[in-house]
Amino acid sequence: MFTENAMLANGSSNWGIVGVTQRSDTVARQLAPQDGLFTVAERGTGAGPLRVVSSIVEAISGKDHPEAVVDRIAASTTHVVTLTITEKGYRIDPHTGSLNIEDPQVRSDLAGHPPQTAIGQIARGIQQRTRGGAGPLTIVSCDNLPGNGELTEKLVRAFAVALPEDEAGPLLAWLDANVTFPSTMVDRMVPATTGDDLDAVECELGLRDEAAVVAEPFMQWVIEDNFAGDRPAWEEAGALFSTDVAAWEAAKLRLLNASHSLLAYLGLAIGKDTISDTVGEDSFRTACRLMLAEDALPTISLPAGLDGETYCDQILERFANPALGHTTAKVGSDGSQKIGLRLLTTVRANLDAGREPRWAALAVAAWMHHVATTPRQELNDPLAAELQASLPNDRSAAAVVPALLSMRSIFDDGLAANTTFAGLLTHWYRIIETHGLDGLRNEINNG
Ligand code: CS2
Repeated sequence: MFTENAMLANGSSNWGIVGVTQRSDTVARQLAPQDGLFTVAERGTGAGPLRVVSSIVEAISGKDHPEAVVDRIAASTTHVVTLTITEKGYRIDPHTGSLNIEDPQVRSDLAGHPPQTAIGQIARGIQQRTRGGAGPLTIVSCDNLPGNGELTEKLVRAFAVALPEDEAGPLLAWLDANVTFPSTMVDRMVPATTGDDLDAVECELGLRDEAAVVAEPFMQWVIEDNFAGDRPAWEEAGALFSTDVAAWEAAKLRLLNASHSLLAYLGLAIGKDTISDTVGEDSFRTACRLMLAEDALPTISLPAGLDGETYCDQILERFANPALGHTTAKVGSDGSQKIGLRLLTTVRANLDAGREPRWAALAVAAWMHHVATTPRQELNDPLAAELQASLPNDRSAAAVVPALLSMRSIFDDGLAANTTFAGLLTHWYRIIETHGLDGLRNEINNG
């Protein structure tokens, strides 16, 4: 939308997007027969009319056509590669924070097979660029990760370093001279499209669009102005170019995403399907407010131009959007990849300052409860097997909390050994487990 809006704003038509799917080819299969056209249906107060977006000119299944992806990245007509692949798509080794070169797909990509991972595809595409004389390239991560540009650069470089020397050298030199990795922060809630959404869009549009997406009216993109070459005039579409993306990203992760996760796990604990229903429970809204005000806001520096209280009010209002149907299951998925960045950062900052992170600990305890009570096959998390294996047969707070705290891929030594944190987790876990909603209401309302 930003790319099309930028072209509409300045009357240009010289940009087009090649969309690439990763693990599932569904969206490529939906878009291809529609020439890449898709509808964005905004839902909720302030929703605009249906919009058919035409900025995607080609859709490729990366799993089935990795060479085509590499070719597109290498093409001299390509100036920018954006990535939205979720936390787990980066293949980060949780112990080192760098590329997991033991990951079987990363290994296969390094061995020279058609690359399956996003980092492998980017590295191989750039490698091909070095030979073809194509110009500079900018890689733009759009995922919810702090310093997503620096991180992506680190991973691409780690991939390059792990190649045989005669390949590594030229690739690293080309990266130095021709490639930049600006950080960005993207914010828009986009739930998974349901069959009912497609039917509703069909009624409104008069056409069946298999690739329609629903979204809240709000959208925001903050970008670091560090481009190696050409780019669409996204600022004309409302994107904010900033030198302070890190602060925007920290605010988003530790305020918005953190309270999204808190709500998701509280909702899942008491059988609520959607975020809007969950935030409709007064005590849960209160828990969010307390986490934001007492745990999160005091431990971050806000970017200039962002008022903390207004932002927090706004996100709670966005969560309450009843037309969005954002599910607790979707927001609660991949918890092992999310809680560290959204919640444990805040937990650590409070403990370091000698304060108790009561409300952030409630979110982590509710996640633990979700992990411990979700049937084996239903836990939607890349570390599901590892998490399940660490669980004791005894599912009481006293047994589950230390078992999950011992997972070094999630909790570092300091957090795992912190008795204040363990105490808070055990306290909240016990309340959820033995007293459910009534217990939570009592405890939250009593502050
Ligand atoms: C959500 C995010 O699924 C999740 O974990 O918290 O996808 C959230 O909707 C977006 O970051 C909003 O910009």
